[in-house]
Amino acid sequence: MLGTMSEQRRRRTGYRKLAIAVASVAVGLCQFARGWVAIDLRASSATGSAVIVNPQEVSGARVGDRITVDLVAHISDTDNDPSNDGFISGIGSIVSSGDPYFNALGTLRGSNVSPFDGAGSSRGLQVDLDGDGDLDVGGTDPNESAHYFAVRASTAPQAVLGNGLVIGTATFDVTGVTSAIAQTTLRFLPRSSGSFLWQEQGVFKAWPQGTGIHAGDVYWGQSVDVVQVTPEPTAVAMLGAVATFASALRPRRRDH
Ligand SMILES: [Ca+2]
Ligand SMILES: [Ca+2]
Repeated sequence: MLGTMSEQRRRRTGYRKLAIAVASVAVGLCQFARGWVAIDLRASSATGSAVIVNPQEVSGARVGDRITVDLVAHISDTDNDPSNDGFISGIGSIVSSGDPYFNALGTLRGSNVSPFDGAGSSRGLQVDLDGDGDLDVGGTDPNESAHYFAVRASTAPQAVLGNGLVIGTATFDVTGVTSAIAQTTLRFLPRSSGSFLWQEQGVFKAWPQGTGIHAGDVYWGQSVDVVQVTPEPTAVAMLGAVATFASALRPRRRDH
């Protein structure tokens, strides 16, 4: 039922007021929502005896195994619409860190991937950033940008649209352990001075804030735990003995 002319006019006025109120709230949110980007590490493949339990955990790694991880840019996406989000550039270090007494050591190496391999991208230097004797990727002097792992979209200053974008990869070659059971955590650490540039809800965001660009926040994302178990020689002998014993008990197939 449409109602009288005056009723319709009253209803339209009400709708307009409601629309203005909604728009005001939306504008308010746009002004104050900083938005964020987090760089996750996710295990994508493993060689040898290493097994990917889930993207955040690899178990059974031995010396000589290689674990490959993706660096994934995850954006806040406050409107639940990934088509208006995107990534442009970021910089930081990739480190493996563990308890000195239960540490799984390994060599990290970064790689740039298309389309985040534009001018200014860098695979970073291989240096021991945490002093545990193995090689990480990145730098300690924020002024030496070339030392860090850096990505920049080949479409910059336009963002590569999408959320959960793979912006780089890294490999971790297991080289040793400090204990029979050892573990290390691989993670991306944003450079302390920035700089990151991305798009969220169609708006450019930067950390630290750029001229004429909205400020956003950058977080460590999810890490990857690599667990290594090296059986002690006595344990290996025990396992062998158990296997022999089990084999002796196994029913034999009778040959015809
Ligand atoms: Ca969005
Ligand atoms: Ca190290």
